[in-house]
Amino acid sequence: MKIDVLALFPNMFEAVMSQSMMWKARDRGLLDFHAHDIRDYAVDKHRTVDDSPYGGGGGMILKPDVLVRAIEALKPDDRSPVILMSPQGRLLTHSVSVELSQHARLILVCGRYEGVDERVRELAINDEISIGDYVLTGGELAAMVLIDAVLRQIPGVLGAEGAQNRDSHADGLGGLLEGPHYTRPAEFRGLGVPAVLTSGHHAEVDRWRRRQALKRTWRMRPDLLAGAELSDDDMAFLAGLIEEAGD
Ligand code: 4FD
Repeated sequence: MKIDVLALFPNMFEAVMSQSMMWKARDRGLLDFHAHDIRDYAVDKHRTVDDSPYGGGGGMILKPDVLVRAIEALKPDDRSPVILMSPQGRLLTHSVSVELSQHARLILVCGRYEGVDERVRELAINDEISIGDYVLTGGELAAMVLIDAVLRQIPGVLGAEGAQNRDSHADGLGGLLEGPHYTRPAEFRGLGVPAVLTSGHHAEVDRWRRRQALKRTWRMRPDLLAGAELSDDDMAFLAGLIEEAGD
């Protein structure tokens, strides 16, 4: 996958893009990543990228000429997503990250200030994504979150681990959250490890994990249960939890 990012602070990507998963993806030829400086496409002697909004009010707006020139310089074909990272976008979910991972190329546009001139959306953007309902100072951090979520869906990026299908929000648990995990030592600051995990009974371990996942999802994110794949056993266990809580 080829990913081009347009940003006012392209250096922000350096630390994240040299982290293990990204480095492996690039090393294995699965990722071709470039961060470009929007300011390189400014034309005046001060290299101005922003201006005050028509109609007044506070803040600054990214100039449409600079941003559209920057996007066009990347020569997007009409099949690949040109995504604006913004709090007004559709929410990034597991299924959006799977969808984006199918493309050969992504262009991510990171705004700053109060936003971008609306004509940039009309002329040069074909998708808009938010990483959550909160405002950031710039789109760069949002773009890095998206890149991480998308890359780990590409076969070969995670390598032998192949853990992506058991994660919370992936299909391995049918849309449930992961339950608790433990590693050595067997006792830590007076806290032990559930006996079933050291019992060697694999079927019992699987059943316990499934029930912990159901319990945690019900407690922390009951909204996810509506979209989860639940067996009759799962439904009976949840009914028991709800009954318990009722008393
Ligand atoms: N929730 C997000 C993305 C960007 C951002 C910006 C328009 C503001 C939050 C375009 C308005 C970019 C998010 C920069 N804040 N701030 O994904």
